[in-house]
This record gives sequence, structure tokens and C-alpha cells, in this order.
Amino acid sequence: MDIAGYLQGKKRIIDGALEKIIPKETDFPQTLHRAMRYTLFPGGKRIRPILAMTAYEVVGGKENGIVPYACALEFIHTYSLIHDDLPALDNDDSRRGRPTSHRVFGEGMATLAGDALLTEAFHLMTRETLRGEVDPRVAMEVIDEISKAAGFTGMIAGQVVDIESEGKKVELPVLEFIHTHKTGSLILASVRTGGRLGGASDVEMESLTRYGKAIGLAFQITDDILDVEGSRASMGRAPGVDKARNKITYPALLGLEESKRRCNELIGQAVAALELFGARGETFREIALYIGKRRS
Ligand code: GRG
Repeated sequence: MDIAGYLQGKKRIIDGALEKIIPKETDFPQTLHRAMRYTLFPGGKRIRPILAMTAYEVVGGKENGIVPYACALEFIHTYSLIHDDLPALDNDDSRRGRPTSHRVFGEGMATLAGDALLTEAFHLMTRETLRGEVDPRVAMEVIDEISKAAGFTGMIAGQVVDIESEGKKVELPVLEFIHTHKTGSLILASVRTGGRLGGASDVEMESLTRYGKAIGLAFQITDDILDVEGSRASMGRAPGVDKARNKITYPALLGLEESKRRCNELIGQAVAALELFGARGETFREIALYIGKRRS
């Protein structure tokens, strides 16, 4: 299968939907809309919305009902990147191939653009629920899960432990906590959102959960490996920052080879979790393999 073509096609759908949701740069207050658009477009890989869309299709979801929820996941992810890059956190200069938001708009405006994207994610999902096309109970369960994945039991908790571990000697369980929360929780929630909205059965949800957990951790291990082996040209940001900041990573704790082995093991677990879906799981299999091999 042409996985690159598949990912590109889905990215186009998401980009088109995001474009319609965010006000134009010329709308007042222009600076806010320019700042929101700046990190969103042309954007990154859109892997979280793509995972939600793929899960939705795998379980037989109809038409484009997933798209607003998939966009909400991208808003949350993009806000986290903007805030993570701020001087108070990672103080990064480049993101998605360009200067970071605060370098262009200043810290205050970058903070507000992130705040606006995060808030819009929940507005968008609520508005879609109110339109009445999705069973409101299912929609509320999805919103509940995404809130937990993004908040103090998920991404934020991972980020806090990440910050507090900088420069310290920490053991593998702490590193795993950081990775599964900072990165894995939103990836898992993306897969499960697609499954829930697509009408997955309990056993399908169980398979999707195993798949989402495995690729979520693998995604961050690959990120750690790319920080050692990747290039600015392919990643759109500088490599070597984890080491410079004394961040705890898989290569720092276990070495590159063992990190790669563990990543491959997780990809294998993800593929195995798809057995239930038979041929329908082919796209997800390819996405798991792509996550293990990605260069950006
Ligand atoms: C809420 C401030 C705050 C932080 C939460 C997610 C996060 C923690 C911080 C973002 C920075 C970071 C390096 C997170 C690790 C997750 C990760 C690998 C992000 C990059 O995701 P990609 O590769 O990026 O999907 P694109 O640009 O392709 O969307």
C-alpha cells in the first residue's frame, strides 16, 4: 500500500477542515489569528488526527463524522508545541521548520495563541455534539477521555515529570511515565476517539487500546532517537537539544541500540494488536511501521 500517499491525502482533508475553522488573518484581532495560523499552517505530520480518522474507518465509521474531533486533537497538540517552546519551558527557537511562535509574535501572544487553540478544541467538539449527529453520550465520553489525556492525568503530568527530571538520574519507570503521559496519552486518545466515534465494539476498542499504547510509546522513543540521529532539515528543528538540556531519554538511559530494539518490539506489539481486524487493519499496520522508521 502507498502509505505516504494515504498520509498525504488525510493531511489534506485535515488541513482543509482546519482552514475553515480558524478565522482568516484579516479578521479582527488580526495578530491573534495570525499567531494561531502561524504554527498550524503548513503544520506538521498531523499524525494524531490521521490516527483518529484511520481508527474511525477501520471500525466502519461513516463519512467524515470524525473530522471535527480529529481537528480538535490537532489543536491540542499544536497548543502544546507552542507552550512547550516558550522561554519558561524549553525555550526553543525553531519548530515545524520555522522560528517558534514566541520568536515571531512575542511570549504573550504565543501564550494566548496556544490558549485559544486549546479552548477552541473543546468548543469545536461541543459544537459538533450540539449539532446532534453523534450520540451525545458517546461524544461526552470522547471529550472526557481527551480532557484527561491532555490534562493533569496525561500530557501535563508527563511534562511536569519531564521538567523535574532534567539533569537528574532517573530510572526506567520514571522515563516510561514521562513518555507515556507527555506523548503517549494524546496518541492513545486519538486512536480511541476514532474507535468510539466509529462505533467500535468492546473487543475492537481493546485492540485499538493495545495498538495506541504501543505506538504512543514507540513514537516518543523514535523522537528521542531522532534527537540523536536526525537532522534539522528533515525534522524542522535542531537535533541534540535533549542532550544539551540533560533531558532523560531512551538513548541516554539505555543506549541507541537498545532504544531501537525496544521501539521495534513496541511496533511488533502494535501490529499484533491488529490481528482482530484482519485485512481491515492494513493501513494501521503500515502506520505503525512508519512510526518505527520515521525521519521527521
Ligand atoms: C502543555 C506545555 C505543554 C506540554 C505538554 C506535548 C508536550 C508536553 C510538549 C510538546 C513538545 C514535545 C517535544 C513533545 C513530545 C511529543 C512530540 C514527539 C511532539 C512532536 O510531535 P510530532 O512529531 O510533531 O507529531 P508535528 O510537528 O509533526 O505535529
